[in-house]
Amino acid sequence: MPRYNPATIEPKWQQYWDQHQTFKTPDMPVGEKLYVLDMFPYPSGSGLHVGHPEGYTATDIVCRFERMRGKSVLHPMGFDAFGLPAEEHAIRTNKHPRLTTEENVATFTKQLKMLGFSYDWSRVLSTTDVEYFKWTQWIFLELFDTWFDHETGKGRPIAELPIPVEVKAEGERAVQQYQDEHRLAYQSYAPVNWCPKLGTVLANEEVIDGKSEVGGHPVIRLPLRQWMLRITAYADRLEKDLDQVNWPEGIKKLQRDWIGRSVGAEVDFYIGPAAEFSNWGCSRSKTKFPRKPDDNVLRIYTTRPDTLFGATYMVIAPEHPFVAHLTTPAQQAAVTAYCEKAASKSDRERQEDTKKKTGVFTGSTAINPVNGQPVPIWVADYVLWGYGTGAIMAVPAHDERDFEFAQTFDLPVIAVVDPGDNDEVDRREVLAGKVCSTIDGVSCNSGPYNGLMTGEFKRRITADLSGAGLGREAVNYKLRDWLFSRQRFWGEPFPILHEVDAADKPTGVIRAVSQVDLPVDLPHIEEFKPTGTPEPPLSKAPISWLYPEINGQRYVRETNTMPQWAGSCWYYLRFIDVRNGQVFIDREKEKAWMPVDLYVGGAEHAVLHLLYSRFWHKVLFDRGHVSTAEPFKSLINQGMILGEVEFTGYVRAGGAFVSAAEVTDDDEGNAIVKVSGEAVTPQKINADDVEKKGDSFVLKADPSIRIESRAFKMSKSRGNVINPDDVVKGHGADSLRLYEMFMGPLPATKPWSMAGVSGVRGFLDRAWRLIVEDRADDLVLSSTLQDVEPTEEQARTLHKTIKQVTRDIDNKDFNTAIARMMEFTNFFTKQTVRPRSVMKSFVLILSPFAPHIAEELWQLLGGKTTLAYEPWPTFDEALTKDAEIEIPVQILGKLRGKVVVPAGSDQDTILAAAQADPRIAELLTGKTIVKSIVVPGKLVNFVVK
Ligand code: ANZ
Repeated sequence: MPRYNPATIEPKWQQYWDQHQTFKTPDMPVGEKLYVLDMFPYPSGSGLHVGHPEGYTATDIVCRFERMRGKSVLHPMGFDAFGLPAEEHAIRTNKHPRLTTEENVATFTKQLKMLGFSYDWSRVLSTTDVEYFKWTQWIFLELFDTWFDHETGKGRPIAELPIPVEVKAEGERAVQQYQDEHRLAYQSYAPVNWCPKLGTVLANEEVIDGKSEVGGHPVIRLPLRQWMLRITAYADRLEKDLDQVNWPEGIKKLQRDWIGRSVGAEVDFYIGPAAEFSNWGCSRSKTKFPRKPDDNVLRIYTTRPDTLFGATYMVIAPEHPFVAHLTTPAQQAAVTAYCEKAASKSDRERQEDTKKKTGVFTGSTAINPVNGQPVPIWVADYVLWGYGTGAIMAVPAHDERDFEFAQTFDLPVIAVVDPGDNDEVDRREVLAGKVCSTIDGVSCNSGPYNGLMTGEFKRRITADLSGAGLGREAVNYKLRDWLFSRQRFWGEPFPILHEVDAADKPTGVIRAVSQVDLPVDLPHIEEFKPTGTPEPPLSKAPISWLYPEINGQRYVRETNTMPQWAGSCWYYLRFIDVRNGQVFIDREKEKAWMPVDLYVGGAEHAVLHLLYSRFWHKVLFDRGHVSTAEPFKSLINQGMILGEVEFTGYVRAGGAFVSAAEVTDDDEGNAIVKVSGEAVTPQKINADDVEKKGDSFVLKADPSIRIESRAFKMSKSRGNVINPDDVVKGHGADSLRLYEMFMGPLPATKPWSMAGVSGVRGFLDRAWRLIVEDRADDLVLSSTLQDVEPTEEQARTLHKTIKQVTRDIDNKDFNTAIARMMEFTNFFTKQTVRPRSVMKSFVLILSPFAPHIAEELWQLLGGKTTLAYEPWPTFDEALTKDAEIEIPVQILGKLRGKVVVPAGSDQDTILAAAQADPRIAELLTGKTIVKSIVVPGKLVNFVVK
């Protein structure tokens, strides 16, 4: 019994914390605040996996540590519970998604509590709680009520949108429509990726080779009415404000690339007979750019206006509205067929570099504004309608895609940038139009602009075009507006009503549900199945829900639902004021707790979730609801945990092993012996039959045979999934927590190892035995424990450990902190007298990592209540340095003596001490010192002749 037994200790302390509400956070911080947030989980049916506790343990250590340092810590947990799997489950089992979700939430809660995380459970929320999504709907209405003022760069109430006089003159309906077109939440009829089998639209990222990423079902392109959020209006701020946050550079770069800011120029090409062009050009010089492009102008976007003289053809996207009138009768059939085919492809497929370029000539030409040359206009799907102006000038000499296209269709290539002599491309080949060069250089074949450097040319020509009314500088973003509606049941209903006429047909007029009528709850429906058509399941809701009447006017509710991203956009705000029924968050509380000081979660959310929530936050900021421009001050992405390392050996036909070093893959990926080409078969090897030799693994039975080792992503199909419940059952939650942190640096990808778990369990057993009598029948303190002052060596060990663990937690180097505590334990295991005060300090620094065992030991050492708010042990700097150390002295690599020097001595001091040592001095007499090597703290070596 007195042996360390997590199975009894852990539930005992979990119950204690629960009963005493140990981690309940006050409404307002008392003293310095710290808000530490985990990315809340999706409560899936399969329960927690070992990836969850990785980040959660890391944040829990920080929270427990900072509470002991006196900070007021907010550390909440909740559930991102809307989404497809619960609904799919409902379809299969006919069980309401709410029931499934509640069951899963209960399982997750139990599992999280079993791991001893110090969450304030009184703040728990689920995005599916009606009282939560009421406010998600309210925020949507704020977006609906906001337009983006490009002058001030801010979102403002729609009532403040200036209405042009001509619109006003058309009446109220026109004004309303004008407003609707400017809202941050608006409807669009864009072509979307529609998956009939899943019954929903999919984002571009969710479509691979024309099939849904989930399930591999066919996806078609359909124009559908969708809700969109105008995130593009915030592109600039979303990019710039990344400078304000303390995030890993890698994630900032991912976000910047996703936003994809590009600076270039828009240029107008005249479409029509060349003879009319000179007139057009002259008359335009007085026209201010931008004028509304009319049918005579094809406007393009380019990042390389310096290559205008090399434009040998133009391309418009298949969706470009000019396709019809640019296509000549002779080309009609070919163009129509081409455009129809392009319509079925997603943007991603169209841009794939590996695909051969396709296209078709329209039969028309445009006039290049810089030299009056006619340029043929093609339709090709590598140009996207949604980017820039949907039309380009093609410069095959300096753009890879254009070059490929020109090769395919035998179009001229004119070099206009001389790359000079360089390592990347052959200059002569470039100038001869034989290869494409994208590097900067000096302009040529460019008339009056010859001889300019690329950057200077860009500036000059942009200014000249602008002066002539033919172009202007333009900025574009890769970021697209956010497609915000799904044709599914299990999501937040939109708080939007569509006015209908007497025949229940929508009139096109929409209105927001008034705030007093929020939440719009999900209606009861019998059938969750997607309809197979783009009609959402909610269109089959009871009439009473579907058709509300306000002041005698009949409406139909919006039947799309919000995507799963919605709920996770703002949950960090609600945690601060989780039960407020009046507002989504109290202003004072928001000011007191925001921003989130540390946010930890998976790298899979590095782009979309973080971008979406930053966007919502900025809108709330502009509308005066929150006080900070950015929500998450610092961020860490935990690394992925892979399955146990697997070993593979290679066997010849006769059954003999071949060393992995001699094996390679043939063209088809089959294993063969490098020298002979003989086929060999990979065979899984048991970990017990393998041992480590240097950096590689070999067969125990024959160490000359090298074995391959590899860790794979955990997956059901590989059978390498580790269930945290099993680990807790076998070794306890404290061991699981410790192991997850001991595996390696938090952001690193790491393979699981059960042997590693046993290893940290061994450490906890030893830590226990430092304090508890091992073989007694009762829990009694070890007889080595005494109320004495520590010896100097003991004090130094303690103070060094405190210093290092403190610093390591501050730096989030949890693995090294654990290693320090292991060293401490090893040292004190050998001590026959252990001062009680030292053991108490040790228990305190162990507690953030392994809180259950620490609480138990604390109690045994006389603690009356939880140690959660005990002051963090301090250290004496002087004691953290070794007073004196012994340094071995070598002559020609042979140990000849030892000198004692003050710890931390520099090279010169150590060298002087070594030379002054009588024995060494004697051995050096008569010799010439060729070189003296000093490794401070470690050794001195004299190379002599
Ligand atoms: C002429 C040119 C010459 C271009 C050259 C590049 C190199 P970013 O913004 O960096 O991605 N482009 C413009 N609109 C496009 C669209 N809708 N679909 C596909 N391609 C489009 O790149 C902008 C460049 O991508 C533009 O500059 C244009 O090609 C092409 F030596 O214009 B460039």
